[in-house]
Amino acid sequence: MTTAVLSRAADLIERENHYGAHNYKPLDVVLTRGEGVHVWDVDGKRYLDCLSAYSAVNQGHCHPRIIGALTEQAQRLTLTSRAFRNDQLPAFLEELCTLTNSHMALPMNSGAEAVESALKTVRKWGYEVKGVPADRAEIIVCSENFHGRTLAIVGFSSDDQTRAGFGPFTPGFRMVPYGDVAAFEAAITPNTVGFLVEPIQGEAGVVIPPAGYFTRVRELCTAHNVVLILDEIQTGFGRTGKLLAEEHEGIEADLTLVGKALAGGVYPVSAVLSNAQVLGVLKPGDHGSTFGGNPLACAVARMALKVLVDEGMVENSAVMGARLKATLASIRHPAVKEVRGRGLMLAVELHPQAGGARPVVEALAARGLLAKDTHDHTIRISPPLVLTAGEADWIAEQVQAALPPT
Ligand code: IF1
Repeated sequence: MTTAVLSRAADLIERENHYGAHNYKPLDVVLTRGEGVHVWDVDGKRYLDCLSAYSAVNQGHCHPRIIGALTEQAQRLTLTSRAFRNDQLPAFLEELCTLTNSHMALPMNSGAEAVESALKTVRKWGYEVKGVPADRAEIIVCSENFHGRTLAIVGFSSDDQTRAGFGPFTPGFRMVPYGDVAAFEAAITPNTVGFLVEPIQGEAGVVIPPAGYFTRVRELCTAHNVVLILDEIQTGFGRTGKLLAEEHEGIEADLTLVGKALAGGVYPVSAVLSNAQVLGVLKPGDHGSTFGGNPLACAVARMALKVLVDEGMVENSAVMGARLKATLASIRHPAVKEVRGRGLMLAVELHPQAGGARPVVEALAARGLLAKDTHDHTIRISPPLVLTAGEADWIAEQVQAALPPT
């Protein structure tokens, strides 16, 4: 019996490796079902998911109300294209803008598409509103950024593997160190149209900028008429213990990019949110997407936002995040260098001599906890926001137990 089920996982892995492009190196866990904070593999083993599909599944796996909205809408109308109107889009836009205090929103699908849409929009705004000479617009980005995988986006990555082999790249970007106000100020020119930045750098290993950084960035953007574009694709919708991470900084972006948890990980939905009418420069025909704003996406996203608010998930993220962070920080172990993060966007960084994060992540998987290593020595912990206190304490116990013996 055991061998039969084990070989099912092995068979699935082999077929994926045979027929699929090898652009990932996943843990060899083959998942088949999810509910709340838990997922199950094909052998019936249960795991607590501490990745949440990179913070897309904030509302928990297969939330019954979101799945209800999906199945109900799927039986009525799925796709119209934007050549015609549909009855879900207006409610989605209104609810999203009201919740996030935005003037207008542009619906897209993936996070990278939201980023690309914002880059196009600020360039056009630069030419039409700011008066930048044709084809001279500059956008400032940060080193160690992660904004997606399209050609324009990987072109301004500081990660060698992300760029290698994919050139030539789109011009018009300047890079400054993250968290460095003076470097940002020095990079601004009369042709600067936008500053694209993450409130907390996720892929870089959950990096929080120095206190006051974003206050100064906001002031400089206003003073120099530069559009502040916050990428909240990973930090948005409660991940950091606030609806949007910008609230920790007491600032408002001009353009906010959201995706992932916008539709609870059930359907790919992203959006560009505008607080300063920058989106107003887009005219019919300037931009679009076959699937962007489709009724199925809108129905799913509406319910994903509703359950996030109705069920107090943002507050729970703050409370459980503080509890889990404190418990993790109380672990006395020579391998642990630092515990950091906000809300349920947490990371445990190991000392370089501890043997790396991957063995710890593998030991955690064996103990029934799925997490992701990043930058060799850091373990990211970002469970769904429906986590209970008992589960938070259990996570910390597993991390402690999985650390390398000394
Ligand atoms: C992969 C990381 C997370 C993002 C921010 C835009 C996007 C992402 C801040 C693009 C996407 C993902 C994609 C995933 C790995 C991943 C990731 F490790 F690379 F950094 F989440 F932490 N802005 N992040 O984090 O959104 O187009 O993917 O919908 O495998 O590439 P997308």
